[in-house]
Amino acid sequence: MTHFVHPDEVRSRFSRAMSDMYRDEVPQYGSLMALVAQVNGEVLKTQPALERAMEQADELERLDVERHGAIRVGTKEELSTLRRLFAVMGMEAVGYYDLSVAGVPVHSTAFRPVLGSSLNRNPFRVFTSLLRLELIADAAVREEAAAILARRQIFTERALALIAQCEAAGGLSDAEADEFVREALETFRWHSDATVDAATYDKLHKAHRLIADVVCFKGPHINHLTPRTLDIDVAQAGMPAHGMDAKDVVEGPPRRACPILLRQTSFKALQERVLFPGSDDQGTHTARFGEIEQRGVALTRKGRALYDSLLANVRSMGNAGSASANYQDRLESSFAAFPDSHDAMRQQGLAFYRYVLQQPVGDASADIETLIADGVVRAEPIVYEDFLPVSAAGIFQSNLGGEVQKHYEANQAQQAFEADLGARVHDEIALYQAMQDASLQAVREALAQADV
Ligand code: OOG
Ligand code: NI
Repeated sequence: MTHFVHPDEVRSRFSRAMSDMYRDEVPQYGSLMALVAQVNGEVLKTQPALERAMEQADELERLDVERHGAIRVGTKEELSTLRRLFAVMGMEAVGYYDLSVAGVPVHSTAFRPVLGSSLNRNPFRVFTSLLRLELIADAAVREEAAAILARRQIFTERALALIAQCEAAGGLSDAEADEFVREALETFRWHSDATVDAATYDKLHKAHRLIADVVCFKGPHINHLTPRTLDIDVAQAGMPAHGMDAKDVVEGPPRRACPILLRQTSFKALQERVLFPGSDDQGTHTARFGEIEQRGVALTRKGRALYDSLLANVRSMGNAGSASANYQDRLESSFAAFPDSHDAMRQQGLAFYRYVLQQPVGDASADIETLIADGVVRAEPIVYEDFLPVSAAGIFQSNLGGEVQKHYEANQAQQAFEADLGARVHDEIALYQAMQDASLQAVREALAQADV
């Protein structure tokens, strides 16, 4: 009887290996991790209540290993094989993001664990975008890009064999898991050798920089890896001293007493040397950058609708660049309409909470707010584990240089995306709702038990 390694453990090993590889490739990522560790240490020291809350929610352990990455692929075969590769590590596709409205010809999902216990073990996520060649106007460019993509294989033979074996056997042994991590990592490595000549690169680059990034290389190099900070404003302010050229605006909601959703900022993409085959031609390519994020409570559909409308007051998807001078002030005044206490957000049904029994006796039939007021139950904010399309567009844009933006018609195509993926994507809000419901159910059952 072989013992399989738990998918959570495979994911932890992979996430660590990915982080080590990226630190070697992009030394500034190492500086960013050091900065974030320093800021997080300070925050926990000066805010003991936050430290206690994170400890109670079993969230402290994951903080040091928590990160997300992003990749972009070119074909449905690549996307569906990635789905199988991530499944080996217990990661499933959650959410659908249409970025075409922001001038980026891709649509995306995030591969991540979905169970609370797995998230607390290691919440590693990979934001994964599929190029939409159908949005490119020039038919010749479209065909050439498709032909180049059809010739490449982004997975090693051994990685494919281990994925198939894991599917057939139901898991991987310890040695196989290590081998899988090594082989899978190859797909995400940076290659400075382009697979096309300089003229082809230039042509695709002119059609859209993102097309060149996706099409002209051996594989979908990881383009950033993002640690989670407990205070993004302090971390952002510390970036220049650590040699990083930070983007000027933090994406997402403004600073608040009770953080919601996700705030993100990045440093600009590096200019990297590219070699073209069969010639001495050299070029440069900018794709890889650094990012930090601060996560807050997940919002209900009602909370999300309020968030979207307050953000839309300040800026529209069409100019996701958000470069205007008084942006932070306008953001803050717009969000004054979003309650900033956990009691208010919970009572108004704006955010999701995990209900935890504080003491074993209480009235099983009392409503939840009474139980909380009586100290029988405590409500812990459920962390937002996903992404935000407007923010993602801002991150993409800040790394596409100051060029004129292309505009595409709003063009949601979730069904086509799911057909290419070979699976439905989870509705992220339904996942948070299920977590909240399950915790409420457990509280009621425990109280009913104590009653008899
Ligand atoms: C992905 C950008 C989106 C985020 O954190 O919102 C993203 C990309 O540039 O490929 O990573
Ligand atoms: Ni990111």
